Amino acid sequence: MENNNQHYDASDIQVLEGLEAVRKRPGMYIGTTDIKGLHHLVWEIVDNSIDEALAGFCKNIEIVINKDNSITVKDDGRGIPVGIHAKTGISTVETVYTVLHAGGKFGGGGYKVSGGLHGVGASVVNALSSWVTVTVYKDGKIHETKFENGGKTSQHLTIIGECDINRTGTVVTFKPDPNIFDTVIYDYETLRIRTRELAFLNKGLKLTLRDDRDNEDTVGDEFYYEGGISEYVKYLNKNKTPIHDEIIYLEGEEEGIMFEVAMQYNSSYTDNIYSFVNNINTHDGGTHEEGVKRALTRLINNYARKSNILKDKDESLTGDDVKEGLTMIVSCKHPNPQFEGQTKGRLGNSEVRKLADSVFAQGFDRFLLEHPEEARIIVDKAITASRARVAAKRARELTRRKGGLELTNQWGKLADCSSKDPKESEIFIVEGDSAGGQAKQGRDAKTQAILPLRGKILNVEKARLDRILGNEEIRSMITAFGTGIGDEFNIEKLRYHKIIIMTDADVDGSHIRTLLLTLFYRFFKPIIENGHVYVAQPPLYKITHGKTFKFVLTDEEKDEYISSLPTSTKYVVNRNKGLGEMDKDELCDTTMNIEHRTLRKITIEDAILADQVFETLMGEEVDPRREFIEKNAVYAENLDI
Ligand code: 1YM
Repeated sequence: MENNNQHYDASDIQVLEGLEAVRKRPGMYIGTTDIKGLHHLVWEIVDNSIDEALAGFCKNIEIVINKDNSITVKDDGRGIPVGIHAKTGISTVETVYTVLHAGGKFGGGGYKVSGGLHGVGASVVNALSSWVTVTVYKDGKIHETKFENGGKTSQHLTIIGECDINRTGTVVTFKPDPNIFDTVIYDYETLRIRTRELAFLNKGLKLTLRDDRDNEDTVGDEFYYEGGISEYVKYLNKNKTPIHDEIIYLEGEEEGIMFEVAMQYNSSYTDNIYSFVNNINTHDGGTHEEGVKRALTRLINNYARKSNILKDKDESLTGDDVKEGLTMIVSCKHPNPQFEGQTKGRLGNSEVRKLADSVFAQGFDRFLLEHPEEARIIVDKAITASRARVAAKRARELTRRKGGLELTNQWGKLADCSSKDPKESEIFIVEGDSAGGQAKQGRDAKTQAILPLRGKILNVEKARLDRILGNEEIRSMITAFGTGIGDEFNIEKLRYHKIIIMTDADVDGSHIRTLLLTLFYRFFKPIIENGHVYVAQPPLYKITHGKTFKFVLTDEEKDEYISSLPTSTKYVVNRNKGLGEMDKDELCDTTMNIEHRTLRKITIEDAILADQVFETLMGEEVDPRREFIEKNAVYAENLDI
């Protein structure tokens, strides 16, 4: 290669020092070096293509996982500028890929959006890659530059060929450095979900994703949504029953800040409200979400009063009432967003609250006036929610007075542990009285509490809080956990730091597990978010060999054990279907004993995804549920949510 960089001058050294800093403390730039950080690299590059799309120059973005787990991102924008950069004296492309840009701090402010700080993450990706190739199609020529070993230039920008004068764009291929990352194997599903989300959030932009690892002829996935976030709402509601046809969509712009919202009510009792700033999910909301919610509550109250649906002067609908059954996406594109909070998941810019309120108020007011029938349906839903809220409060006060929600001695189903220290205490929620009885006998009574569940618990997806509080099985759990529920929920009061679901390894068991997870997801979300919920893993097989036997958890362990037996041996393998097939000592040794057991921690990686699964399995629509079960029938016994 004639363009090899043979010697370094002062500015090269500075550049290398910058990239070296990224390699020394990658966490500062991409958060983590686990599988999450690995995927983060893709979005750093894709972001540059998206910025080019937001600037109005790019229509198509292609992402490919190559055979060697390198990633190619290709766009049809203008192509990164190829001229010499005044400050660095090298081409702009190389500058973008080697100079650590100010404001590139992970999670910090300074996120770029059209015309802002372009290319911030490109040098970070370069620093953390074994090699990178950048190809630019521009001015009828094909330009290429290459880097290796964490960003060292191996080929300066070179013209490698000619192309049609009308063809422009950028193609970047990078291979994450295995010395930096715990794993360098990409997960297609992870990339697919975010790619789809980016397509929803950027209407009119086509994104395609392909996996070439097994087979280069794969078709991949193509995401293109003309309707943008309106189609996102439609998608989120697809397994639900909308109560009005039209998806309400409103947008507005002021001083370079773009704001849009799409919404539709469904017949369920929970809300799905997701907000984004510059395509990043703001988990903890912020001013954009607040502005919309404030306006929504005000407008529905006004409408209900004016049209005499709400007559009592003292009665008014709360924010919770008007969001019951609401699916909503709020999206803001901001040149200078301020992210707040511990996880930087909240938008702080106060000017956005006003913009969101006024855009929403104007548009929604008009919608209500022009659609009296739908307006009536929406207001009625909020009023019903309001009455249920009052009824639930009354029911709660009543049960509290009766002692139903306080832990009392007369309430004998729970075999509590003697320790009062939540950190060492765990509660097993056990399917069935017989397994419950065995678990009670064999447990470590100091730290392990047992709560047997008699039958199936109520499907909370189909019930409001007042009915949920009327269900005995659920009440016993609330009482045992100690946290309270709804407005009163307080994680500080959790009495056990491990809540362990222990069910049979059959379809009923997995159904009960799903019901419990739905309950926790809907009403005790923080206990999942804080990592307190686990699923016990009873052994799958019992292998009897002469007078000895062994329990094993997986097929691999089974095979391994069998191959360890003398070849002439006769052995019997039994599939363990229920907890009841083991005696109390076996159950406790294999599944409960801290030394021998395996627990699977339940996490909510992606609330949207989890909700989809719950909805599909639990919602009112039968067809999607059947479809899901048919598709996943083979996995049904080991449903992993
Ligand atoms: C596959 C990755 O990086 N596309 C891309 C990047 C840029 C441009 C176009 C671009 C920006 C501008 C002008 C501008 C970038 N340019 C820069 C910088 N795809 C990918 N497509 N012309 C082209 O912002 O004015 C950084 S990124 F700094 F050189 F302008």
